[in-house]
Amino acid sequence: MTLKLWTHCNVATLQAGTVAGAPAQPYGLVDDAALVVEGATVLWVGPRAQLPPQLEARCTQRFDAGGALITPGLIDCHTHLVYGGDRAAEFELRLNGASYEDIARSGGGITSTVQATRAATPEALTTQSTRRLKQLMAEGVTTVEIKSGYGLALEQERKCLQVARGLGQRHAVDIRTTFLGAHALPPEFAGRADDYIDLVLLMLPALHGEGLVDAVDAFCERIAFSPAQTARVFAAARALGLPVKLHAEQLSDSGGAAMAAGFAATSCDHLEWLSDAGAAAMAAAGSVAVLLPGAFYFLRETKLPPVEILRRHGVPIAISTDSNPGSSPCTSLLLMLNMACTLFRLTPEEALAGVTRVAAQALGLKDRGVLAPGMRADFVLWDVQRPAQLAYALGANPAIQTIFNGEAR
Ligand code: DI6
Ligand code: FE
Repeated sequence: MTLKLWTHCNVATLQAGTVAGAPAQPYGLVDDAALVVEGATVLWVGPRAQLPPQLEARCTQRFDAGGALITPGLIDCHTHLVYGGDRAAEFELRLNGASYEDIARSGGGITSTVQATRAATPEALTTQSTRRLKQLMAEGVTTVEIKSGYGLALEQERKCLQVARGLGQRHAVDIRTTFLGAHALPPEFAGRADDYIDLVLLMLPALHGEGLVDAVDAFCERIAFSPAQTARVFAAARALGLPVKLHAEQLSDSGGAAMAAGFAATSCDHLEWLSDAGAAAMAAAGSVAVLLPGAFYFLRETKLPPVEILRRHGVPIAISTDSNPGSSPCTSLLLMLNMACTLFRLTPEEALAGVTRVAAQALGLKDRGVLAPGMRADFVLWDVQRPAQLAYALGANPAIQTIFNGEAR
């Protein structure tokens, strides 16, 4: 197999310890590095001066990175990318005084996107979602998690998950799908939330049987589902061997994170209202905290996620766009990197780990998120010198080139 060699670059490997024998650095940074790729896999990364000559001799394709910084491909681990319509009108309502919860209770909010999504053909959904996906990809995103949850009926949830899978087949990006049937109560089930959960429990094995589900999520909130209702969905998911994750403690503390930790959740997401006990339960279960600064910003929340508590308990922190029409109409993971630092006070190193190494962990993926031998050859060449520049700039896109599965895309 041909070996490819990149030199004249600094590589932020995101490895935690030493890299090829060189002392540990923040970001797992290697200055004046060499990176060798075999097929779709990293074979070697480390200081250029340490590259074994016999390995270098086998590299038949050589690339001068022109002094670029190289990072792992970015991972957007929490999106609702596939939906119909938009919610600009609701944005206007909010600016005229209505709250997100008021709008949800009066049949707007998620329910209005459900109507638009149900009415859309798969082709129309694909067109609309492709635009958003390409915006993410332009910033070096190589893995995207996409949730269903705007169909809320079997054939509609299937349509959305199929569109999501189709995006992955048509573009050089890895798509992971999450079934979020318990996202909102569809209007036809008004006042009958437990009956709707019964339906979710029928949809889940059907969609899983069609290979459409990589994980299961729910929205546990006073405007959505209770911890007890969510627990029914999670028990069914775990019985099928599927990992679970939760929209938890976004608008209030309902104890969702601790409940999800009881099902060994791979992640709990949002978490503005997370309690100390919730964080302790997440730490014990090994759950990742996925923080979503776009939703915090766009809903003008004032309660910050308890970053200090998460750090104290050693809960790993990931960052994502939460790309969705209602609370975070955002297709820039780099902007989220900045907001994680400015709004949530993460360090740039924590933020970059949050869209690479820890984001992979939030998806239960062990083959990506760091550049090390044996990992996927998904990486980005950036026109910056130091990693902090990626979190520092607002609205810049310094991506020069993205390599996906060992190939330039
Ligand atoms: N929390 C959110 O922020 C999104 N979903 C969720 O459970 C919002 C979805 C929407 O408003 O359309
Ligand atoms: Fe979300």
